[in-house]
Amino acid sequence: MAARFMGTWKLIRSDNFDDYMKALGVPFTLRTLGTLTKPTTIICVDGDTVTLKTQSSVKNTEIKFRLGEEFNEMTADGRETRTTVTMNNDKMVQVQRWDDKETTLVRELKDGKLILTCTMGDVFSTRYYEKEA
Ligand code: DKA
Repeated sequence: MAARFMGTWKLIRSDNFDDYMKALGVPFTLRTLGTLTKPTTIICVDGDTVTLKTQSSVKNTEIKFRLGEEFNEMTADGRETRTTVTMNNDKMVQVQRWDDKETTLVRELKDGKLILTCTMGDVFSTRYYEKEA
């Protein structure tokens, strides 16, 4: 299931991302850069092991994890989270927990695009990625 997400994905549209970053507590300067940058996400899947790289002018990040197993993540905005990624109804669901807070990043495939919905409390942002390779 997760193998369907494999590929190189380029951000083509982003809705409400500044509000989502505000809800996370990201400072103004980094939010400005975060709004402007169009990251590339590279997803590789080998059985239950997933590598997810995000490359942008703000920061490059890489996480490698087994589906369903909690791991430590350092996010682009510097949060140190305990993260779990699971597959749920063809969606890749990433839950990040830190300081008694929680955010969810759901990736799904629709019409050949990868749609990322980032939720923090009642604030959400939808980001659309197109396949490059
Ligand atoms: C993405 O991969 C967005 C992931 C959320 C990052 C939150 C903080 C970013 C601060 C620059 O498209």
